[in-house]
Amino acid sequence: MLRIAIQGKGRLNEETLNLLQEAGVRLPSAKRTLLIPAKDFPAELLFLRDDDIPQAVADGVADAGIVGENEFLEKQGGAEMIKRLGFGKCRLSLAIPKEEDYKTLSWFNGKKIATSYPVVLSDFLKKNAIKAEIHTISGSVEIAPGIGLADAIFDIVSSGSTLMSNHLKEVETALHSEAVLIANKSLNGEKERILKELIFRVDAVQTAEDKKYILLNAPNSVLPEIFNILPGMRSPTVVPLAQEGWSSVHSVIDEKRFWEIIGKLKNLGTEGILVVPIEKMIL
Ligand code: PRT
Ligand code: ZN
Repeated sequence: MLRIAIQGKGRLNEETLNLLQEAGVRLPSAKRTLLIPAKDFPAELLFLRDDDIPQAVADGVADAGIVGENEFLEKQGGAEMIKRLGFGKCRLSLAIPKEEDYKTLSWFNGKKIATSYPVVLSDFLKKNAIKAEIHTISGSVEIAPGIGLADAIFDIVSSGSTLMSNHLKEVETALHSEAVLIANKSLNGEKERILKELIFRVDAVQTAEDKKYILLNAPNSVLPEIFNILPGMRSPTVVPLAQEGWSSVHSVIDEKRFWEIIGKLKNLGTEGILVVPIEKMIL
C-alpha cells in the first residue's frame, strides 16, 4: 500500500484528483475523511494542507505526495522530486510599489521584503549577492508594503491581478513553479514497485494529453505524400475502403501541429477527416 499525500482543499486539489483518476487511482464516492483507500489500486490518499506535504513525505508519514514546487523547495530536504505534473503553474516573484523607479536587483540592497517563502527568497538573494532583510509572514503578503510593514514582497504570482490591485509591480522572477510528484527517499521494495506503476500510468496520461488520433479517407495515389505528413507511432495504419482506389488512414498527431497538418491533408484531396482525443498512450 502506497500512501499519497495530496492537498485537501485549495487550488491543487481538483486537478490532483483528476490526474489520479485518469491514472486509475479512483476514490470511493462516499464521504471525505482524512485518509481514504483508493479503489482498484494499492494506494491510500492522505488529505493535508499543502504546507505540510513535503515534511510528511520526508518523514515517511506519507510515501509520496503531490504539491506545488514552491512548497517543496521551501521545506528543503528529505523528500525527492520525481516528476513535474504540468498543472498549478505560477511563479515566485519580487514585487515593489508601482511608482518606484526600478533598474536592477541592486534596488533590493538594504530593503525589507515580506514573504511566506523565506528559504527560496534567501537562496535567490544569496545567489545574486543582494543583502536585504527578510520579513516572514504567513498570509496576505501583498498588503505589507501598503501598510508600511515592508518595502517589497516576494510571493506567488499567476495572472498578476493581485499585485495590480495592491499597487505593486512584478520586477524579478525567482522561480517558475508547477505541481510536482515527490516521494520519500527510502521506500521499501513493495512501495517502490507501486510508485513505479503510478509513474508509468501518469506518463501514459501525460503523453496522451498533447496528442490526437486522426482518421481520414484518401485516394491511394496520394498515400506516399500522406506518409510524409503523418508520422504515427511506428507508421500510419492503412485500411482499404470498399470503394476501389481509396484507403482509410489512421495515425497519431501532435496537438501543437494540428492545424498545419490538417491544412496539408486537405490540400492533398483527403476526405472525411476525424480527429479524436486519446485517453492514454503507452509508447
Ligand atoms: O490550505 P492550504 O495551505 O492547503 O492552501 P493554500 O491556501 O496555502 O494554497 P493554495 O490552495 O492557494 O495554493 C496551492 C498551490 O497552488 C500553491 O502552493 C502554488 O503552488 C499553486 N498556485 C498556482 C497558486 C497560484 N497559482 C496563485 N495564484 N497559489 C497561490 N496563488 C495566489 C497568489 O499568491 C495570489 O495572491 O493567488 C493569488 C492570485 O494570483 P494572481 O496573480 O492571479 O492575482
Ligand atoms: Zn498552504
